[in-house]
Parts: sequence; structure tokens; C-alpha cells
Amino acid sequence: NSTTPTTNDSTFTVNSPNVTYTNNEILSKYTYRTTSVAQDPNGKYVATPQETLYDFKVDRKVPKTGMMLVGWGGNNGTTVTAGIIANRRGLVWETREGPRTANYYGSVVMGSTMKLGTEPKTMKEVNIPFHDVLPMVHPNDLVIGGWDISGMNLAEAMNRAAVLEPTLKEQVKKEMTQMVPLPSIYYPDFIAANQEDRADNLIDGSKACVAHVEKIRQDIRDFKSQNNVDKVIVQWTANTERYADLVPGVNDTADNLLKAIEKGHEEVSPSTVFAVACILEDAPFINGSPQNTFVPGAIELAEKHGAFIGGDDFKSGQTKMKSALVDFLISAGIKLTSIASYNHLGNNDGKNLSSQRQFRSKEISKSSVVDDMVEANNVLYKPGEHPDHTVVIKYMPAVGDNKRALDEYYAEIFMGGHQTISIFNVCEDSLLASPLIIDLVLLAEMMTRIQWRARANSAEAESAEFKGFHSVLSILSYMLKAPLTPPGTPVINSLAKQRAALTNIFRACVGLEPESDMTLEHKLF
Ligand code: NAI
Ligand code: DG6
Repeated sequence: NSTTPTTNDSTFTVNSPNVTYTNNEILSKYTYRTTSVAQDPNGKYVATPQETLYDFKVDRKVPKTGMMLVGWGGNNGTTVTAGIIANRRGLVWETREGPRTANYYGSVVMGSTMKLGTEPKTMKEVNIPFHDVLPMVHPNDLVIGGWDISGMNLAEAMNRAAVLEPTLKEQVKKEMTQMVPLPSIYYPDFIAANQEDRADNLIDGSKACVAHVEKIRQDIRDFKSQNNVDKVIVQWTANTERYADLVPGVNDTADNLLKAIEKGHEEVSPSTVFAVACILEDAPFINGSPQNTFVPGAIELAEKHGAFIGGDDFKSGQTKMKSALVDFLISAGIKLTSIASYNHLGNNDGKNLSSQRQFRSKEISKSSVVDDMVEANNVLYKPGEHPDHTVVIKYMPAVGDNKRALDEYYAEIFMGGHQTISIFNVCEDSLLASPLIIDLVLLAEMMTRIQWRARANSAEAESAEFKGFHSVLSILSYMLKAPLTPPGTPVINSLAKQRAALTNIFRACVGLEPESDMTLEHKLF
């Protein structure tokens, strides 16, 4: 039996009548407090505090989990694979700056902490690793596999990526040589023509069809049984595709999308075919690239099947800074008037993005990240007013994976003055993206083990059925540039708010109040 009860949720227990631990579950009763706002006849706002009582149920059994990557042989795919192997084996390698040890820096789950509370005698904060809040999968235990249109084994592909130190690559080479991506689907119109020369590992057919969906489903099933894993999470870390046209009758509803696949419609992208296969196979699917994989029909299909999806586009460097900095400026009452973001990079991602239609997908995801923060401040901005925002990406082979991101933030300050902030961010893109891939897998997996039900008040019987979160996992927003949210719900781009949502939902599952920075205990004595 590959499912073993967890031991890693035992760093702390919650001492509360609202929290019950059984061998298999953590049950919490949680009062969610919100404020409902209405306008009275004079146009004055009336704010009314509201409460909803939720029961949360967390399955404590940590499943053996597989991570299957679409684009496994790319820079991200090879880097995250080597990184996990290195961590699993506790590897140390020499660099010109001395020995380096495997770590999970850059992963929120593995590298950050959450305040549990305060120790009363010393009044000191007690912080615990994020990973220990709920019984989560450890990345060292992930079984890794995936697909790529390039058939290179992972050791050679890691060399092609030119990200990691030779001294590290040498130590993981043997294991990675054995890893060969499964053949994948290639519809040349969706990615740049300059990618054609690596497409040598293909499933027959150059447009969507039922056979492609079924082959991917079979691959997932085979991977599960060959590796004895309980669950598989699939992530698209393949090339950025062009946007698919939204065509009524083709990709607007779940049924139409399935019919369009049957008919081989040209506007169904490979990433959407993967998404459909994963939804039908009940494998959570996350899109790490910017294209509109989740056409309305794909979202509806996920909802119908109660399958989890998340996206879009890993938020690794420039955009992560942007979603923190813009929040800071606007909430400081400073009127941001323009953002100019330049990038140049020399990896295969840059090569693909040198093609206009693929660049356009990235331009959209990189540009949408400030809208909600601007809209929320009706003191600084009139309705419809927003800062100028330009995004430029250039392919510069010489710099390889060492992406350069240059940003200028220009703002209006007190009494007509100006503030200019310039940022020059240099780093290996794939070393920032890899920990996000890990976080997304661990979080998506965790979400498959959390259920909830609501009650109007504590007197109401606990009769309702438990159910899962909405299919669209907006809780993953922190890691994604253009967060997908359930239809009709707002997109939150502020990095701090995204993190708060994540941590506070996890806290609620163990009956803890949201993280509060009021620290009245240090102010009222
Ligand atoms: P890459 O170009 O090195 O790797 C992509 C891989 O996908 C290639 O090996 C390619 O052969 C494969 N591929 C293309 N179409 C495929 C298909 N239909 N099926 C299976 N495999 C396919 O790119 P990299 O740097 O790994 O990035 C991957 C994606 O992640 C890109 O869309 C990129 O824009 C996005 N991204 C990357 C970030 C980073 O920091 N590296 C951050 C944010 C997003
Ligand atoms: C150039 O910007 C290439 C892109 O693929 C980005 O490197 C990637 O999307 C990461 O973007 P960001 O804005 O999160 O650093």
C-alpha cells in the first residue's frame, strides 16, 4: 500500500474545542468574518459585519505523488528535476565560490515560515515552516515524469539548458540519463516556427483529436501504475503558445470543446488538449505559461468534473517584484504613472518569444498585474484611469538563462514632484521558476485533501455534505502572473494579499485565526 499516514503534521497541535484530530483527519470549525457593504438612499455606505461557520476537513494521509511535466526536457523541466534529485540525495558540489548544498530556496512551502503565535512568558513570536502547517507532500518524495516534443534524455537536455554547474550535473547525470520524456503532441501553428528543429518525439497527428486526449490519459494511468503513485499533478512548462481564438460553438462550452476535439478543429491548442485529458483523468492541471489554455469550455469541463485547474504563467522575477512594488506604491498613496519593463534573455524560452504571436501571450500576462490595485484606489485614479505600462522582451542568445529584467517605475509625489525607481534584476530564470513548480504541485495536491461545508450558525445541524474547493484553484495565485479565478470572481494581484489568502486558508483548516499584525499584546499592557 503506497498510502502511508503522515508523520510530518506533528510539529504542533491546536488546543481548541473547535479542532479535532483523528488518525486520518483534522476537523476544524472556523468562523469566517466578512463585511457586507450596501448604500443607503442618501448614497452613504453601510458596513455590516457578517459571519459564516465553516467546517474544514483535512485528510492527513500524505499520498505518494507524481509530478508530470509537459515540456519536461526544457530549462524548467530539467532544472527542477535535477534540483529535486540533488535535494533527495543531499548533494554538495564545488563552485568557484566554494561548496554549495542542495536547497529549496525560492519555494514558499519549503523555504518560508508562518507565525504560529506568541510565547506568553517571553512574548516572542513562534514561527513554523510553512510545510508543517498541514500534512503536505515533501518534494523529495515526488516521482517525476513527463512529455516533451524533444526526445533528448534529461541529462543531455540539462546540458542543453546550460543552467546548472558542471559539478552538480556530473552527480545527477547517471540518474537523469535514464529519464526520457514521453512523446508529445505538436501542432506547429501554436509555438514559434524556430522550435521545429527540436520536435523529434511526437505522437502522430498535427491537430487536436480524441486519440491525443486518450493517449495522454493512458500515459497518466501508466505512470501511476508503473510508479505505484496515488495521485498525479500535471504542469504545463512547455513553450508559450499563441492565444487560441475564442470561437462560439468551438471552445465556449464544455460540450462544444469536446466536439471541436472530435472534429479536429484548428483552434484547439496542445495545452488545451492536455488540460482536457487531465480533467477527464482527475489529475490537477496547472498552466505555467501565459496562453489561454483555459478557454471557457475547458473551465466548464473542469467544473463539471470537479477537477482542479490552475494558471496562468509562473510568476518568477520581474512580475513578482511588480506585484509587490506597485501594491506598496499605491497603498502608500503615491500615484504611479508609468511602468516600463524591458527583458532580454538567451534561453529557448527567449527564442520562442522572439516570435510575435507567442510574445503577445506573454505581453498580456505580464501587463495585467496592476489593474486591480489601480482600480481599488479611487483617491489617486479616476474611473478608467491607469498608469502607462509597456513590456518589451528581446532574444539575446549570449546571456543564456541569465535573464535581465530592467524596470522603471515613474510616480507622481507630493505637490507635483516625481519619483523614479529603477530596478535591474539579473538571475537564472529557471532557478526562480523551479521552486514555483514545486510549490504549485505541493499546494495543488494539498487542495485535493481539503473539504468544507458551511452552516448559518453553530446551532444548525452538521448535516450538509462536505465538498471540495472550486475547480479553479485561485489559491495558487501567488505563484502565477495572471491568476485564473472562478468565473465571475475578482483577480487579486497584490503579492501580499495572495500570500495572506494562502496562509490564512491553511490556518483556517487547523482552526487558527487569520494572521494578524495588530500585536495588541505588545501595545495594550
Ligand atoms: P524551454 O523552451 O526551455 O522548455 C520548453 C520545453 O517544452 C521544450 O523542451 C520544448 O521542446 C517543449 N515543448 C514545446 N511544445 C511542447 C508540447 N506540445 N508538448 C511537450 N513539450 C513541448 O522553456 P522554459 O524556460 O523551461 O519555460 C517553459 C515555459 O514556462 C515557457 O512558456 C515560459 O514562458 C514559461 N515561464 C518560464 C519562466 C522562467 O522563469 N523560466 C517563468 C515564467 C514562465
Ligand atoms: C522574458 O520575460 C521571458 C519570460 O518567460 C519570463 O522570464 C518569465 O515569464 C518570468 O517572468 P517574470 O515577469 O515573472 O520575471
